[in-house]
Amino acid sequence: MNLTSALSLLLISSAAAFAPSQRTQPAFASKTSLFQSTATQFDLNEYLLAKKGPIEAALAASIVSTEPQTKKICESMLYSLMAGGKRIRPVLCLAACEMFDGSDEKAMPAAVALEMIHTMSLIHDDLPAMDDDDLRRGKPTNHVLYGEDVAILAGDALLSDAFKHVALHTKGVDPVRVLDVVVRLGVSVGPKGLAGGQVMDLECEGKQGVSLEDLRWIHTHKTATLLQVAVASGAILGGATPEEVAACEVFALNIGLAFQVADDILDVTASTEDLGKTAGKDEDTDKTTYPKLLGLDGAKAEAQRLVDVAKAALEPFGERAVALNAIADYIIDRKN
Ligand code: GRG
Repeated sequence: MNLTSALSLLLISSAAAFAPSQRTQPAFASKTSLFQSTATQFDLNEYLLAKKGPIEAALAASIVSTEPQTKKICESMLYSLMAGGKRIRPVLCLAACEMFDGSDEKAMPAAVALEMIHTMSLIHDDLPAMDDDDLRRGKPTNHVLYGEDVAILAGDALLSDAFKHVALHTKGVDPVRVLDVVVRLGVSVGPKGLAGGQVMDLECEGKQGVSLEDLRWIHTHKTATLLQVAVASGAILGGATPEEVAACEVFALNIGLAFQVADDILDVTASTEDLGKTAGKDEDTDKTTYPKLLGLDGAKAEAQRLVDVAKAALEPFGERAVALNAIADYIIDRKN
């Protein structure tokens, strides 16, 4: 297969990852949406499709087996990395960079690193020792195909490659800014990020009396922190000032929490087929969720409130924030 046909295939498959029926409609026009979103002239579906092609291509090129001994581990890493997914974190990174007039090229290595870290967290989350799931992104989970041992190592390798990738491939940016991004990525995976959030999540499973405050802590660290770094990294690489980065972080933390509230809602309202992962899992594992604490309508109202707070943080940027604001709406409007 030559490069042109490979890229065409990638574009077709990435287009298919967004609901095809939505591509011909104005963004957020679906009647079955969880939320009524404000109409906007900005066509988010077109924007997402335009970003997804280059993101898919950059992801596909990011892992190459150069010798027979690395064939299996690279195959396992690529299997999960290229298994689909909405690519929200890379898109947020590119959109934030663009808000400060930065090019996609500057932010693409960070965008790839974010998706590598996210994919690592999904592989590990699905392991028997964690959520023990056999379906992810509509496909068998990594350990089902490659075994638990290789799946753990594929996650570990994706994590370390993420840092190598952003440090090695970011071009045309002050190295101090690149280092800032590397540090933030590190924080987002550690005790004050994915790992810490996941541990608290596991500890609260099946436990009575988990409060809204506990839930916020879990979701801030398990989910919102990586979205925060996605937006902050894009802003930093695009040339934002520290104050501008701080405003972006307020936006991102709030959409990150909204993302998880929407995830909790979808777990009870969507089908396994639509989600590409097992629906109703929170109930089965006796997890405390936003719908459980606030009711379905209360959870929807909370998601909308968080998106409103997020958008308010970007008001100083006016029209330049149109893409990020539209992504914020999409995050609580999505079907999977
Ligand atoms: C191994 C250091 C280390 C950390 C990993 C397993 C783990 C610790 C954390 C779990 C984090 C996790 C899976 C959080 C859930 C976040 C979430 C809502 C994921 C779904 O994201 P989407 O909807 O998925 O963007 P797609 O498939 O579209 O990319």
